[in-house]
Amino acid sequence: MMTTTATTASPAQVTVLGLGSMGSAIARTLLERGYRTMVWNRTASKSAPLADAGAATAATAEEAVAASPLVVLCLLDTPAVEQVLGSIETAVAGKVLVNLTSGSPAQARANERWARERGAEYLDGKIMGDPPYVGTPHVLFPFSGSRNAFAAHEPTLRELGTVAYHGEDAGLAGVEFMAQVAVAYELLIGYLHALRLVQAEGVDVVEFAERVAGSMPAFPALLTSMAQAVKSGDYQPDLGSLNVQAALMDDMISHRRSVGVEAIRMREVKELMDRRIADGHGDQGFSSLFELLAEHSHA
Ligand code: FVH
Repeated sequence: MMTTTATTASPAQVTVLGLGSMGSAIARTLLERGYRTMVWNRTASKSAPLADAGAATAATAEEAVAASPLVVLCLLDTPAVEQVLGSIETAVAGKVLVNLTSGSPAQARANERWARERGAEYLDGKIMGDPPYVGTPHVLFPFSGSRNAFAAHEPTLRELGTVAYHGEDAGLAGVEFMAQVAVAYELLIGYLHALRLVQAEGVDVVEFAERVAGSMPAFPALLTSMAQAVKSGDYQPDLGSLNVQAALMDDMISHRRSVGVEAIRMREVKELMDRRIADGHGDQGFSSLFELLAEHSHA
């Protein structure tokens, strides 16, 4: 009888803990890319579609962790992570834990300590994108934490989207995530206010959106020049001097009032401009408001 020796390496094994919308998309992508995928979810029934697609399922998180060198957590929030970590304590030595759950930089640093004390390596990752786009370049994953773990598992992590490594301080991915998400929320709430204003004036909101999109190419250069002004403290009159902008702000506030759109954010900007002008900086630009944004600067 002839015996054959397998010459191809068996596919890498990955465990995914948490099969909500995002965890399921991650596990499915890994399966589709040929990884042997072990899954666990607190509510076991959510594993069924992945089991049908070829995933192995574990009855407990501990069993799932024991199966793979690389363990991805994608849970609702920090309390969920703490609960699951507590249940896998005895199985994590020698593993790489990649936590993709949203949370603060401080929490990521605490998780990193927790893992290190138990002989595991920890990578914190954040997800910027939606489940249907996992596996495409349109989802961004900032990572931070163990450099060795990132280097060893980067090809696997790249299956999920566009990845970037921010450094060994495990909190840095969270810093990036919190800041990028904040930019998006601040911009989008401003945009919704603008849509309300435009609609109140009888202008088509979709046509307006297309014109706004057309003005977006101007933003990258503006963002960079504002950051340079903040870094150097040299506040040129970007967007005009504050003296001129404050007058415009009055018009914007009264326009909003006249069409019944609330103006709380505009009033906040105006108040910052007034304070900066009162401090003798009316010749500086919009970027100089940065000086007033530390909590202690609110006298
Ligand atoms: N669009 C998105 O989905 C985004 C975009 C950007 C970032 N996120 C973050 O991804 C994390 C997971 O989000 P998700 O969309 O998968 O959330 P859910 O579908 O609600 O699934 C939550 C999973 O967490 C499990 N879970 C909750 N609490 C516990 C617990 N105490 N112990 C164990 N597991 C827990 C839950 O299990 P179950 O309810 O099915 O039993 C789900 O598996 C999140 O951080 C987003 O901010 C998503």
